[in-house]
Amino acid sequence: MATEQELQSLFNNLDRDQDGKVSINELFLSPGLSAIILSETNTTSPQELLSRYGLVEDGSITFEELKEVVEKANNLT
Ligand SMILES: [Ca+2]
Repeated sequence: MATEQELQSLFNNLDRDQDGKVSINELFLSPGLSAIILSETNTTSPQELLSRYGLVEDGSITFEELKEVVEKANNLT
């Protein structure tokens, strides 16, 4: 379970180039942080996270999208 603030701070740490999107490469660069995201979204790999939620086209996820996904997984407190 995470709060929106915790998610935001996780997201900012993952977004290394600070373009407002977390790409699949950025997920792979921070396995520890990715593991938290994956557990909050009930997925097991960055590929699954992106494919399950139809985000494969641009290969990245915005904070709004991430928040939606975590809400769908019922993990946002
Ligand atoms: Ca980025």
